[in-house]
Amino acid sequence: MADASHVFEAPPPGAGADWTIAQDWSGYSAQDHATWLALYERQMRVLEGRACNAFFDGLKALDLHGEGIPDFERVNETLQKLTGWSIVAVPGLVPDEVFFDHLANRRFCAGRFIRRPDQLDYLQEPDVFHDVFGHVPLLCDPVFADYMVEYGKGGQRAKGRGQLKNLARLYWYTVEFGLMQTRDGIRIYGAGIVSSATESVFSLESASPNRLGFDLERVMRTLYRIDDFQQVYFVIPSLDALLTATLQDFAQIYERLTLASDLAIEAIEPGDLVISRGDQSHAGRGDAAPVRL
Ligand code: HBI
Ligand code: FE
Repeated sequence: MADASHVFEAPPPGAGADWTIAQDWSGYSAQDHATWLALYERQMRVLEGRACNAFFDGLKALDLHGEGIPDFERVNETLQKLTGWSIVAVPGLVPDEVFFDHLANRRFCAGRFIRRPDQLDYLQEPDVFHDVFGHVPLLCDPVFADYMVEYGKGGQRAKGRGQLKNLARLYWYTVEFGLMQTRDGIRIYGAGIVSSATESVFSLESASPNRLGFDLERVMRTLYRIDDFQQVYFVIPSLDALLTATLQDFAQIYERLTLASDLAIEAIEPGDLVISRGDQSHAGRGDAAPVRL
């Protein structure tokens, strides 16, 4: 998740030129591991019937439960065999070009710290639970794994054109807050949702947000907010469709985007496929359905 205010200017002491640091797994306290396990167990109760199969398949393949906070080295052995990806530890948000370079080379940047016990429900900076539980299971899926590589390569190009804000929206509405159409109904694949007990319920069941069919260019015009539940979710038909959409030449899209206006979060446009239209008079965090845990 991006929040520019936490971006360091240069690699902090102890970090390499690529901004990576050692995870220092033996440095976690018993409380840190207990926090991971509490979050893990809560999410497993919430996500049943809500997260997509690819997420559960990845979770099963990686075993992110037994040892508390997972040891990246152990996880990487499996992840590398499956899709060539690995997790690298970073001290916090890293600059965009560093982040993209890692993605393009199949390395996912993960925070190594874990939230405090009084922050179980909400924090803006990505911690190890969000980054590893939220993001890494999908990286076991070959199609999603390729999508993330394409995103990284695209990031490098978008930065060069000064159109990173458009591409960041694609990340936001897919990798972080994406929903997917499946035979069993709409399911979650976005990491910002699967790592949040309350938004997992809200994203699928609340009457307040709009749920719209995914359209690449439309998404890249849509503003987003980082401080509340989303008021619009974009629903992809499949992971294959998402990857295919990013394999086209973005040059023409960027040309059109320079002329197109940004779209408000709650906007519904003439070409939109409206899956459900939200009643936005109830917008906001207060609308969260109570989550019984
Ligand atoms: N750094 N650690 C970390 N995690 C991110 O998700 C991240 C980042 N730096 C930049 C960034 N994301 C953005 O460029 C993307 O969200 C678009
Ligand atoms: Fe994230």
